[in-house]
Amino acid sequence: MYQPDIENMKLPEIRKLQSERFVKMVKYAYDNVPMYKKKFDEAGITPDDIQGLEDAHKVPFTVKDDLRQHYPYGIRAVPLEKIVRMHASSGTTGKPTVVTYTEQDMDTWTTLMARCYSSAGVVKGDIVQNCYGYGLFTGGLGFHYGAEKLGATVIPISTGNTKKQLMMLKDMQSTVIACTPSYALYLAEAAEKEGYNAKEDFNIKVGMFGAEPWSEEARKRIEDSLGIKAYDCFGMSELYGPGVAVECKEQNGLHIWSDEFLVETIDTDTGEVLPEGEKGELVFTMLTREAMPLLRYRTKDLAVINYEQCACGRSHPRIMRIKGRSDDMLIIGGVNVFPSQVEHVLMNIKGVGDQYLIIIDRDILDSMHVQVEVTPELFNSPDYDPAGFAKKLEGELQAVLTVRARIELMDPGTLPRSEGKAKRVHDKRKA
Ligand code: DLL
Repeated sequence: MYQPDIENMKLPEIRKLQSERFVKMVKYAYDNVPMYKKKFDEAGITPDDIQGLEDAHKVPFTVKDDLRQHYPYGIRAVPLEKIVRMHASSGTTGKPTVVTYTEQDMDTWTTLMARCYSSAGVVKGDIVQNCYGYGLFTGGLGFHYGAEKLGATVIPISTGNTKKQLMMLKDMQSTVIACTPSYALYLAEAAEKEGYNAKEDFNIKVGMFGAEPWSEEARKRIEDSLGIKAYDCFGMSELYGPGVAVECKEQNGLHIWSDEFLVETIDTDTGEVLPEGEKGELVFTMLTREAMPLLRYRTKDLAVINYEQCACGRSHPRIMRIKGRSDDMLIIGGVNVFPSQVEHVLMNIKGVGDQYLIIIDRDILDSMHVQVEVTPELFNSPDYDPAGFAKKLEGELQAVLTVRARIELMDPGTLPRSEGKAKRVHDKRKA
């Protein structure tokens, strides 16, 4: 599903296409979604004020709460009979947010997913073991239909049942695995425990990992333990699902499929559009979405966008890895801490296992405490000095975070493992 005519468009051509589509989409949303008419009226503008990308900043933002307020059938530009699919994201509080798709939307999404696979080197003939959850979550069906469209063979195993996953990896000789990066780490660990030699018994070449933040260090661990190439895939249910952006063979940033998505980076506090290359909140407009147009949707995901030409030949701008979400940020005694920083520090240290849990407590002052598993090698080594090792981790964390974190070393295999998105933070202040 490599589409060179689209994937190799140069930036000025991409911008031209985006500009045309953006103007059309603004009018479509205004004419067909009462919420947008209202937002435009309140902002004192009409679609005629939007003549190209240079006017994008005038268009009001859309936020997650707009979706919640339109429960159950969402922000919709078409009658219900045109909807062929719905998904929903599990809201942590109250009702889920529902997203809908027309036949054309399904076709766009599936094509984007096929493009993602192909960008990671997956071809017809590959066997894709799809361990993303099937159901309301977009991961399972997104990766499923994309693989079929490419002509690959899909094993729709969904999440969980790790022993069976391992058996299938061996017996079916799956060449591609699709799951969250935290589950990939767990699978590698479980394989060893169950007596498999991942590199010899399995035939996996490529991993399609996403749905949660992960670090370069986690990538190294996954690639080394499974003997594969691990590619980062980004998306969210509001933007079809997975398939918004993916890495290419360079593994140096995720190309945003810019024929379908316009991305901007804004200052989370002021909403100001930031100059190219500055880290900020990603704001997306879907350029051809039929059922559920979203204009300037604030994602809360924080990243830097790189607009330079990539060595792979593509000019579609790249997300230089999602650093976390603005609502993931922990404020500990006034200092901002992202869980991804903790992972980055810990996973660089030999002897630290793949699992950790950040616990925030409020005593008199906020305190941060990190449970960290040690590797079986360190745990069984005669030189293992838990007090000294904990002190070393505390020192390295403090040097980067500037706040003190108490380390509690855990025996291998004692922290909970995740089958989907990992839960790495337990903030008792929110209890
Ligand atoms: O997680 C869609 C998806 C499925 C993407 C499978 C990739 C693979 P949601 O459940 O709506 O959709 O969650 C979206 O997950 O706003 C990010 O905060 C986070 N996220 C998704 N992909 C990545 C990634 C799916 N590669 C939210 N790196 C997004 C970091 C990611 N965070």
